[in-house]
Amino acid sequence: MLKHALLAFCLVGSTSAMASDYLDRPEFLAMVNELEQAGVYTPGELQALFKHVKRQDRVLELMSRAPERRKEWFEYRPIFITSARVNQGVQFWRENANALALAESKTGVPAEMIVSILGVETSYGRNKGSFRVIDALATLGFDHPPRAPFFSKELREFLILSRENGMNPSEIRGSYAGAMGYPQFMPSSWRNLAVDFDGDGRIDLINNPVDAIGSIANYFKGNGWKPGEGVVLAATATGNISDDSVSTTLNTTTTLAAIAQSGIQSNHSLSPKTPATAFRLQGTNGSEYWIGLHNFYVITRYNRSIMYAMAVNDLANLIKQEKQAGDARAN
Ligand SMILES: [Ca+2]
Repeated sequence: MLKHALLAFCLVGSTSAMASDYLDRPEFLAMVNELEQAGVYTPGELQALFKHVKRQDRVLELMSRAPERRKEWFEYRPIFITSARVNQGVQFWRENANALALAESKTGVPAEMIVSILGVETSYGRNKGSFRVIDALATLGFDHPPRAPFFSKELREFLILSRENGMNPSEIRGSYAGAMGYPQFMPSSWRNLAVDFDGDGRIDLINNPVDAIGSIANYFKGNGWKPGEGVVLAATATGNISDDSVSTTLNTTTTLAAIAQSGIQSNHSLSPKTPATAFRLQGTNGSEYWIGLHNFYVITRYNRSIMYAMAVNDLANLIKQEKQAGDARAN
């Protein structure tokens, strides 16, 4: 009996070790090959590294319930728009005023937009995520078939980034999706669009808010931010608006003229040909109509969600107002 129990224990033990171990997986072996061919890692280095990589069921659980997909706007907004987040945003702005002003002058991305992204993503660096990035990306890249191509590519990018940037890939922590540092950049975004904004010779988004500021501005610029243009227009609906007239996608596939024709009106002085998208949200007082412009679309390149972009824009405006009020009181 004892013997059987021990045997059962050993079997369970070895099964779970196998399940959490990627060393024999064909996907892992393909990656090892690729990174060896590219001259980035030797197979021995990757095997040593992945000996300690574990599948994280919590990551799979979190991936299957992102808040944007479940909540309505009246529930989503208060998660991100709080007086603490506004006040901390003003404080962050004051502490990093020079870097923010420089980023704005170089890219045309408003300081409040950069601050707001940092607020929504990590509460200005207070919550950068506690998952080992290598575990999170391996779990999603190897054990989450719907998004495996995306995350296995990000895993490769993460390994290359670690090597390029002299970081230990076993130590870096981030979100359950492998987003890192103050701005929660994915590895490919870090490699493509992050910048060394304080000029110390390395890009550090984990501990350096100045590099994070410059990198967010550069990310927005790289995704086509148009300086001086608006983000959204508040709108009102006349008559019954058919579901076809409101979008659930993020692209500005229609024009202000076509939107007005469908009964969604807004006060503005923009050209009727301006590319735009209309959408409906469930606010505290029922349906709200909004018109997203090109820069709204650019914000969604950070996170592909209408409510995310709305929250970022609202928080940016509130932080700016609060900062201006503070400046006025000080004078
Ligand atoms: Ca730097």
